[in-house]
Amino acid sequence: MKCFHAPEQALHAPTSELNRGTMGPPFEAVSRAATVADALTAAGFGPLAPPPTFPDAIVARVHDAGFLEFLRTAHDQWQVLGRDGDAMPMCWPGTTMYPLRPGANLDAKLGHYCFDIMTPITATSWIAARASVNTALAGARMLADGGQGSAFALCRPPGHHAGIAAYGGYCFLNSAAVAAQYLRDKGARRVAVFDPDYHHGNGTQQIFYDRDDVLYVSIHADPQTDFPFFSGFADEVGIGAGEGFNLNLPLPRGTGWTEWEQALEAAMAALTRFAPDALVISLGVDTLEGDPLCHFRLHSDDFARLGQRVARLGLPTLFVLEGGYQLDLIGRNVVRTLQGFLNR
Ligand code: Q9C
Ligand code: ZN
Repeated sequence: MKCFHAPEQALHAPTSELNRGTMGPPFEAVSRAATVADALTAAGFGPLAPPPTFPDAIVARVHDAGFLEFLRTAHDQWQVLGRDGDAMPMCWPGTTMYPLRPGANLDAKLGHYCFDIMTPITATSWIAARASVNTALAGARMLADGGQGSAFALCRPPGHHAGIAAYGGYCFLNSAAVAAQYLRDKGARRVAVFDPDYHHGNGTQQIFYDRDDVLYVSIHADPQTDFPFFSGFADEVGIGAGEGFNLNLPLPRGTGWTEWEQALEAAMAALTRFAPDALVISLGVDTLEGDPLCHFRLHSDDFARLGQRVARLGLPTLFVLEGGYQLDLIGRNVVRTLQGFLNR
């Protein structure tokens, strides 16, 4: 399986993250990518190929133009204002207090586009986020060209929380969604996105919510207790033409393989019914027991079972890395997933 990664992705390296009221080292650490790359290489999946630079217009197929311009220039504006450190919002519109209006200056726009406090913009975050999208697109192009049936995109920063004009949850640009749209534009009539990350991919859901040509299926922690809290409920089924093309399978904290597998079977049934031409998997491995941010109880062997099960769909498949925060184990679980998929 061809694997892709861009060295520029390391340029998103915030110094700290506010977690439970305390500043500490970021969970979405730069070294996440290196540990996955090392494990892939050790398992014979290397060398990882650097992607070409795809045009910004491809990213604009799913993201708002003003939002992209903001992300590209936010840290420059931050510095022009004489500020140190990373660009962060300090005031949000909320959704219940005021009518929504676009902001006029940087602080207003930070609050407008960003939905949390864990996603700082550094001077080079844009370069890293764009490179992460290139990595996913290189894999998508390989599927579209029909050369190979599967690819792995070592994306980071992750993407599935980024919406049409919103960023957060460590995500700036939605690499999986851009890749899915690219596959559509290259001739796939239907594309499915399957998202087994511990968190609901609120961004991916939003991007395709009113469409019947891209199915979104997600297994995740119940948003009543877990990030992103306001999206990912089972009654969110899509709207308009998209009604019936969004499937959320929330599970309680503490869920282990037996119950997780039942949700997996429901997800696979929906994917089979949809009969897509291509599949994008938002592969988060933060479902592992002991993950510092998450509360499911999957074990390493379960990732091989996940890989095996999605392989049975028999579809051209692009894996895109999302979450996973046990630094010493992310690589192993990514490798297990791909080995399961390839039945090795
Ligand atoms: N201060 C992904 O897995 N929330 N994003 C924990 C940290 C983490 C996770 C609080 C939620 C974001 C791609
Ligand atoms: Zn996650």
